[in-house]
Amino acid sequence: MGPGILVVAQSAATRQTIIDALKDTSPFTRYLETNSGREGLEIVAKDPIDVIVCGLKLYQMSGLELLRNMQQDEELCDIPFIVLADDNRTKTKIELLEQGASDYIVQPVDIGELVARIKVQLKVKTLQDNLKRSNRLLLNLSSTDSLTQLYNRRVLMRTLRKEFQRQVRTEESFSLLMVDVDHFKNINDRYGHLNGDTVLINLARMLRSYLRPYDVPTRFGGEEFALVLPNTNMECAREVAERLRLAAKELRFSGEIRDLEITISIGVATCPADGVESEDDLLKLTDDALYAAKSAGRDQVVC
Ligand code: GH3
Ligand code: MG
Ligand code: MG
Ligand code: MG
Repeated sequence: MGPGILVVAQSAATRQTIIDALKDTSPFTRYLETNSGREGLEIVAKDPIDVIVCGLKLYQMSGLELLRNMQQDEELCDIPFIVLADDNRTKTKIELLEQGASDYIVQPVDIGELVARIKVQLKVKTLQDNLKRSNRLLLNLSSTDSLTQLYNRRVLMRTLRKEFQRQVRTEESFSLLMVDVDHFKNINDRYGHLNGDTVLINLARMLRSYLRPYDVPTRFGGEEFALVLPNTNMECAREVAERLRLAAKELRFSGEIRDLEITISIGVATCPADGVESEDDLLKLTDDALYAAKSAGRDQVVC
C-alpha cells in the first residue's frame, strides 16, 4: 500500500489542484480529501495517513482544532501536518509550529513548493516509522524467550516487582505458579533435544491458551515456566494449576513423539504470605512447593 496523503481544505478547487499536482509526481500514492475538520479526524483515526495538508478555515472543525486533537492523541501526534496558512505573519507561523504543525505554506499555494514540502515530510514519516518498528522489535526481543515466545525471566522479575507494589496498595492477592516438566531429561535422552524443544513449544502454547489475557506466562529457564496470576487468591490459583496439570496430560504431539505423553508438577504460592517480603522470597516459596510436588511423586499441584 502506497503512502496516504489527506488533503483537508474548504475549497474543492484547492483540493483538486493539490491532488492533481501530486498525482503527476507520484501516481502510487493514496489520496483522500475532505472539506470538514471533523471528517479529517475520522479519516486519520481509521486510515493509515502519512501526511496531512490542511487549511485553517474548514467545515465543522477548524484546522487548528484538528491539529490540537491529533496532538493529544498518542497514535496521531506524529503524522506530519502541513498547514495551508492564510497570512504571512511571523507570529502566525510561530503559533502554528508551536501547536505541532510540521510545516506550513502560505496561500495562494505555489504547487511546486507544496509538493517538495510534502516529499520532505513523507521522508520524515518513513524514518519515524522505521524507528518505531525497530524500537518495537528491540522491546520484543528483550522481553521474549526465543524458543517458546513466552516472556523471559527479565519480564517475570519486573512483573513480580509490580505485583508486589500493587498488592501493598490494593491488598488484592496475586499468585505465582512454577510449572516443571516431569522427567524431561528422559524425553531428551530418548527422542533427542529437538523433539524436547518441540515439547516445550507446545506446552508453552497450551499454558498461554489456558491463561487470562492479563496473566503473565514466562519461561523461567530450561523446562520450567513461571506464571504470574494477578488478582488471584490461593483457591483460584490451585484450580488454574489443576486445569493446567490435566491439560498437559492431554497434550499430543506428532512425528517421532506421537506416542509421547507428558506430565507436569506445579508449585503454587500466593501473596500476601507469612515471611514473604520480596520477589525472591516468593520464588523460594513457590520452588519449595514445586519440590514438594516432585517428592510426593510428580504429576501434581502443591500449594
Ligand atoms: P524432574 O522430574 O525432577 O523435573 O526431572 P527432569 O529430568 O525434568 O529434571 P532435570 O532438571 O534433571 O532435567 C531438565 C532437563 O531439561 C535437562 C536439560 O538438558 C533440559 N533442558 C533445559 N533446557 C532445554 C531446552 O531448551 N531444550 C531442551 N530440549 N532441553 C532442555
Ligand atoms: Mg527443572
Ligand atoms: Mg531440575
Ligand atoms: Mg523437570
